[in-house]
Amino acid sequence: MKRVALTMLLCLPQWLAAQNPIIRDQFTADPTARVFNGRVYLYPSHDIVPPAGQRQDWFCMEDYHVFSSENLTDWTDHGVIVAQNKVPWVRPDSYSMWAPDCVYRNGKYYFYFPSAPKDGRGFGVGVAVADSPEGPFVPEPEPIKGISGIDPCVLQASDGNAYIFWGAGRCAKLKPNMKELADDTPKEKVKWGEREFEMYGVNCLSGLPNRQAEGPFAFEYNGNYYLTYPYVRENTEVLGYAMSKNPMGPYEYKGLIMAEHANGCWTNHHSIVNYKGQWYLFYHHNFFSPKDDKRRSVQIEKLFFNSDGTIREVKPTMRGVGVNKATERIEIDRFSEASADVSTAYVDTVDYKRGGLVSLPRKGSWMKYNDVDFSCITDGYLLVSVKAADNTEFCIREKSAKGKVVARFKLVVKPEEPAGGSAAMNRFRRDLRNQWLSQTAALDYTPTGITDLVITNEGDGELSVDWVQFKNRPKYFSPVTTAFAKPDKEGFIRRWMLLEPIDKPNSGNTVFTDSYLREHFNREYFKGQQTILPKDGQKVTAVFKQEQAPAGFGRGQAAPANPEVKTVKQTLTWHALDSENSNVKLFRFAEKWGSKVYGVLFWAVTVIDCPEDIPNVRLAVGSNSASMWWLDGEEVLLLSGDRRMVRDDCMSHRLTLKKGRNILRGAVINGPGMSDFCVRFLDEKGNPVRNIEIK
Ligand code: FUB
Repeated sequence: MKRVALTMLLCLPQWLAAQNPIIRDQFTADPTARVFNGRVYLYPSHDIVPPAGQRQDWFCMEDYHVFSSENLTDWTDHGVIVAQNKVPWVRPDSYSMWAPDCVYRNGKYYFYFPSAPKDGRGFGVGVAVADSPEGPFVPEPEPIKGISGIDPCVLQASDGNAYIFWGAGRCAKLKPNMKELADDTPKEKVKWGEREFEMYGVNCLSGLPNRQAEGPFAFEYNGNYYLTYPYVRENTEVLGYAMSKNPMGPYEYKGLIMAEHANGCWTNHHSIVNYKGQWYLFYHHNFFSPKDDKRRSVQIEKLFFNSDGTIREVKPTMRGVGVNKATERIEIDRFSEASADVSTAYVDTVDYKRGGLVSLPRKGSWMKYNDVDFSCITDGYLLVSVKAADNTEFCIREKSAKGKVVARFKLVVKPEEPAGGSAAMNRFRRDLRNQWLSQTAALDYTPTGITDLVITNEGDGELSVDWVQFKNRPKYFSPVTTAFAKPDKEGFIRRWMLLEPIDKPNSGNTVFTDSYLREHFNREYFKGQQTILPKDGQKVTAVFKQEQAPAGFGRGQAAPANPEVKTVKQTLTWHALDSENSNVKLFRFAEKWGSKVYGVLFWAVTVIDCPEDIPNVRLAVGSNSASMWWLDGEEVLLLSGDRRMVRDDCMSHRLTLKKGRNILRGAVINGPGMSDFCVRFLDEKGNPVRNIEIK
């Protein structure tokens, strides 16, 4: 048994399940889907590239595989069930194992298949029998007598009889043994050009649109019999259907189920099945072999009935059916709906299996991708692969082109004016339009549950998109849920009250001298700065005077001599958090809870509860950038200068952690870089102090 998993799909590691085509490691056509034992079983033809000596431009099939799925997304290939060289009556080098069917009756599975008989012309239809839908199937020694033709389909009607359809819509009752036509099967003389044949059964498509009809698929629903079939309306096949109150007709033509394939793929062939309350159309197309329409691939769409029992026309999509997780890389060109001006193309016109791209040519163009599951996104951002003209703006919205904005992208490239003036600039812009760029955006809004995504072109340029993918940011903090925490196994203190960052513009970290830090850390930014024991969610109002950075004040520039001073007021919240890491990532904290990440000042406080006095310990701190630390209001450590975070970078003098509560405070300042800290107490031997509780 072989699993058709994402990773082995025709060497397409990124190819997503729950999109069309559904089987990607081999060509499949003429899909008959049946529900057995709560799973969908798929019995398709198996197109192969013709071996040398075979006609290269014709169908070529030597065997059948059966596939099954519980969710229509993940398909299991159960391997070969019938092969041309294992069927006694089939010419073993005929490569003519065309469209099959399989039904269950009285404890057995009957697999019907057409092929070229050893001793005759044209096609016969054989039966192979199994105890399980996956086989092993044992072929009958002879084909069914009376059937000359292709594409068998068996309808088990509510009148208790089984009817076999084949070829251009012929139908006959089967005996209860499912292997022979009923004794009273009618016969008629049929002319084919100059020649006359005796045909068994009745022609259910007589008088209906039936040019080059084949592949009949019959089913019963709500007291109606449906005879659905491919035929040539103009130059290539459409799927049409007719309805009747009797399995053998007369049938009345009702219209199209699916129009011609837009790319000229000549055949289509299908089946219709209800699975878990939803109707589905299985059909084929030649997506993986666009220059050869005899190598096809099975696709699925949802199918709907009107209240009068007629069938709504189905549009082929590359989206197909099934749900995608938002964290999967979604090949967005396989959309479910789009504005009329949207087009698709192959990403690589040589290697088709690299998939497709979608182009949204102008402002107002949109495309929808349905059924994306966001339950996996907690703290997400969006990654897209785009080719876009300069000045492109586009959005991912929810549900419709006017829906809520999930993320917005602006692609504005401002290169230095290249030497060569505007001609060079035009070249630059053209090249830009031809480059795939990975762009990220924060989410304005995170949808919940399963929903539809819509990409809208909202700028001035053309836009092509290859894929989109939502990702969760790594988790840096979790909310405090327990009464106390222990230091981690290396003694690092991970539980902290952190105050949202105070605005403190600095052009670089080199200004962080001892005197600068003492002056700035000892300023009062908010009331109770050195005494407060805040609660989670508690707000403080920070009011302080601040030197204003002049316009254009940037990295590495010396601070101006007489800066303008203004009063700044900020309302900030304390957050009780457990850090996921031994180094507390303040930069990530600021990304999530701050209005700025650079040029800010953080306050941290935690309570260390000791079971007894612990003398002769040292506070060991590493921080990025400079920081200052106080134990019970006493300054114990200052880390100055432009520092990287290094464990135990600085040590305090000897301290005593007293029995009961000890309050440790810290302030960390950063310039234009990252910011974090790690803190622990070490005993005289340099071992981490762990017999404390952090509250
Ligand atoms: O796959 C070979 C033939 O092409 C089928 O039997 C027809 O229905 C058409 O799909």
